[in-house]
Amino acid sequence: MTQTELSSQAQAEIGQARTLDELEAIRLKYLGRKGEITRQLMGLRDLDPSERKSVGAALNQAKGAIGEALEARKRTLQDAALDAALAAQAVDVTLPGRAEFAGSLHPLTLVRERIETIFAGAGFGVAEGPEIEDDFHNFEALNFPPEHPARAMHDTFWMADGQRLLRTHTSPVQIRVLRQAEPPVRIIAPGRVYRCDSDRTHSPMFNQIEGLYIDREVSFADLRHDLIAFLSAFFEREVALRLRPSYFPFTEPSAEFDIAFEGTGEWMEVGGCGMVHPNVLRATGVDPQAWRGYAFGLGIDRLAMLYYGIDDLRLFFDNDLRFLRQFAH
Ligand code: 2NM
Repeated sequence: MTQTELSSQAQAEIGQARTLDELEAIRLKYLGRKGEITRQLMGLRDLDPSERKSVGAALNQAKGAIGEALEARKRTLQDAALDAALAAQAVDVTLPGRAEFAGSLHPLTLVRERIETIFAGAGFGVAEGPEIEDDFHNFEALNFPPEHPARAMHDTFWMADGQRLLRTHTSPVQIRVLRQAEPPVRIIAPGRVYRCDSDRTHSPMFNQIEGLYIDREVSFADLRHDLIAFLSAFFEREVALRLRPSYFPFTEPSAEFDIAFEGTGEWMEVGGCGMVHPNVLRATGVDPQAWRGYAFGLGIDRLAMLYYGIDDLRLFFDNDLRFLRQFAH
């Protein structure tokens, strides 16, 4: 094979090389220590001097041409490898971002804050107290005498010591406030309360808001007016209120109340209310001759179900994110 043929054969192989490894094998085959060109260069000394010069020149030319072809192919393969690596790592900056869910307030929290805001506008402060109470604050000061049958209406969770209990309403908060503050008093007391019953519509833990307004001149008409004003503000529409005579030990007279939305004719019970019993005022050091008051209690869970159109109370306590995320905004 002539040096020219050798050169073209090598260059054809170089053009076919797919990888740098293949290319290196070709370099060794021609230019390596045991390569064809190297071998022929070593053989020059055996040639006749008349041939040596021209053959040597042809070999050197072939060696140079093969070397250049190897370099050129190497650059091409390296460029292709770099392009492929860059393409593989490419970031499409035009893709929409992946949204992180930031968390949101629980619907019962949203409703409680809404109620607090409306009553704040009418001058009511927010009061809180312990969820573990004693007989005095939960019952006795609220005019439940010992052995009184009304105690049985509250299915109470008692602690093992028989002294402490989980509050069955937030009224003990009002007792604590009245024993400390001088009237007039305008507060609402939101919080968790506990009763030992559980079915489709009752949870052993639920959320209540109670309101208390003590002043020199407070009437049942004020109570009725304020409830209607609150409920209309809460539901952002005209709400009809129905008061039904009822009994609570801590109020006299007492009533339960229902609401109906315009045009539906369907009454839904939402709470109880009444004029604070003189015995409750006396038990907290307030003179019933000088002061009177109204009080009411509302179920937050109940209002939230009506507000959001939710038909199953348990959704509020399951903490299923698919439910909770619908209240994010
Ligand atoms: C209700 C219904 C009627 C109430 C009474 C008092 C207190 F402490 F002032 F006596 N707080 N809350 C009350 C009255 C609660 O819940 C259905």
